Amino acid sequence: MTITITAFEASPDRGRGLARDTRVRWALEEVGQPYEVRPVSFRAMKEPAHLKLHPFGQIPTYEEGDLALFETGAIILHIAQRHAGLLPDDANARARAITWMFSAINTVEPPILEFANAKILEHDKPWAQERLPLVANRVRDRLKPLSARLSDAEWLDGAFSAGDLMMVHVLQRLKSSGLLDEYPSLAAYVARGEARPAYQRAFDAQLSVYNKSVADWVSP
Ligand code: GTB
Repeated sequence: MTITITAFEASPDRGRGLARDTRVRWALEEVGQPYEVRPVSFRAMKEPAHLKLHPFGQIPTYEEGDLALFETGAIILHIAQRHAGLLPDDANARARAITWMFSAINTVEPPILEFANAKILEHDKPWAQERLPLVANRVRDRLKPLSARLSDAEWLDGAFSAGDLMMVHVLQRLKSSGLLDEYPSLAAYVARGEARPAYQRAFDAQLSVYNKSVADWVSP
């Protein structure tokens, strides 16, 4: 059955792979499932056809036959449970890998998003300069124990899993801030994730959507 995901028609990150379709593409590449992409504009995301797929009017969505999903946590868990390559066979190890997925999106990602919003959306507010260090410290409160747990291991719990995929993609959002480099083991962990051939294919595919949107814009 054909898998179709949605992605930004013109990602605001200019194809740096930070939009969340990249993590879904990466998961599909890891398990060797082909997929199609339907790029959507910001306006189309808020129209009824897309809202039927995603109640909050966001990307990515995932369609496979009569199944339609939103939320990258649910989408990647669905992919990982149906195809070999992202979750261990052993039941306990599998439960631990899923725990890391939840930990990435529930515990590590929220302060990172708060930090990104403080820098991008709130930088011109009178209180922004006072607030930013507080928000940065909330990110450090997550990075420090994560770095201690990872220590010099290659991945979070044995072999690479959906937990690592999610955690690496969440941490990538910090790359340009300098915060990640305060924790060399985490910076190296992200680099290891990015070096995976499946990640490279996912990255190149999302970049080509962005490059096409620029080309169409320059010469329609
Ligand atoms: N919890 C949802 C999930 O995990 O699927 C969150 C989905 C989400 O935030 N989608 C964003 C979206 O559709 C795109 S990925 N935003 C449009 C809207 O809400 O109207 C978030 C994102 C956007 C831009 C960058 N960037 O430019 O660096 C990075 C990440």
